[in-house]
Amino acid sequence: SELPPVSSAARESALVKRLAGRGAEVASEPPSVWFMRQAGRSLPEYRKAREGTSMLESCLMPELVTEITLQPVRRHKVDAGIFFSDIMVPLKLAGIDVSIEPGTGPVLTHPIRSKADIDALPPVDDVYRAALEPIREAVRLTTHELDKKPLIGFCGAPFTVASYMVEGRPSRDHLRTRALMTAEPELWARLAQWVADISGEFLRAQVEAGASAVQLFDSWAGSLAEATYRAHVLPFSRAALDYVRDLDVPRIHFGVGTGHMLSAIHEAGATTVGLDHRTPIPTAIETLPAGTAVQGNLDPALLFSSEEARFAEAARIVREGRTAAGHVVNLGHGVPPETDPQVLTDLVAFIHEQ
Ligand code: 1CP
Repeated sequence: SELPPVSSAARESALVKRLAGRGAEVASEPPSVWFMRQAGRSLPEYRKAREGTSMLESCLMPELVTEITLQPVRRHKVDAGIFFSDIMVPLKLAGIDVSIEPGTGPVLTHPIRSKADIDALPPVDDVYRAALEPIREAVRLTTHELDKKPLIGFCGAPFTVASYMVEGRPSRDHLRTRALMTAEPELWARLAQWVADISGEFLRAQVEAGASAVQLFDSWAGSLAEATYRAHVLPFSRAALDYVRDLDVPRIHFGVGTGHMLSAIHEAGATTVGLDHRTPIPTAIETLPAGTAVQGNLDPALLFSSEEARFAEAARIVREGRTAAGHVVNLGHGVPPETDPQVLTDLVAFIHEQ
């Protein structure tokens, strides 16, 4: 369906300028904040909207995606929406038998275990690009509703997505995946490039339909040594981000526990490096090239601590972020489902007063 083009106000918002490393232009405006997993089980209105519909099914229903994406924006007054979807949606659209099991996470009926499994991966072609239409439609509807606030699009990075494909379900240490990289580097490269292609196309579809920034989630990259990351992962994460490089939107790159390889995370093609709570903001600023923006990094545990402790940390993070080329406040990882939503609403108001 036809909707007016995305508002230029969204693409020129303080949050987007900060992600692009142009924080100086908006230094007098209140800090910008959004939360990873701001939509989801912490919100009663989310649980109600999702009742009776499976996770991956919901992601292909544009009106529902729009509603769920907007819920935390309305409630908490965060400065951006994060597109309601999942890193496994591209697999589903490519025809892979995947589901998201309540209480577990992504589960594949046929995990990747052999060369034959990799040979059998479906092509990334016009049929796949046509299957992305519900995503484009959901982004058009959502950006229209968000009006002047930006929508952040995202996809999973090849290592994190491939780890679910190889392990078949969530895994603590990703042993099979890390073994495949070094035992069969050519097979690994084919799998990682395939994920880069389906995820990159998914990312591009979101930006073309109106998203104003993107985040590449390599949640589990922190389990890798920097040398392994550089040899077997970075080129494919770069390939995924290359799908939107010409579209001139900020590119956030995030992984949990990646403080030991921040430069490599940046070199994969990010304008903005997402930090978990263990990496001090001043250390990141010192390590990364001038002009790089940072995002983060309040410890999610503080959502369950005293308000005094939470606000003190938030104030410190805002203060430290002011010395970066651009800084957007976020948590160090996603909002836990047990979070009291009022805690997030109050936290956003406090951050906006800084
Ligand atoms: O039961 C439910 O309601 C489903 C829970 C849920 C939700 C709300 C899943 C299953 N995915 C999502 C949405 C989702 N997933 C978003 C939406 C936007 C937002 O942030 O508000 C995003 C960005 C993701 C991305 C995602 N999915 C990541 C990367 C981010 C991260 O948290 O590290 C990962 C690793 C996944 C896999 C996944 N999907 C769902 C779960 C529970 C998991 C993690 C499983 C595991 O622990 O390995």
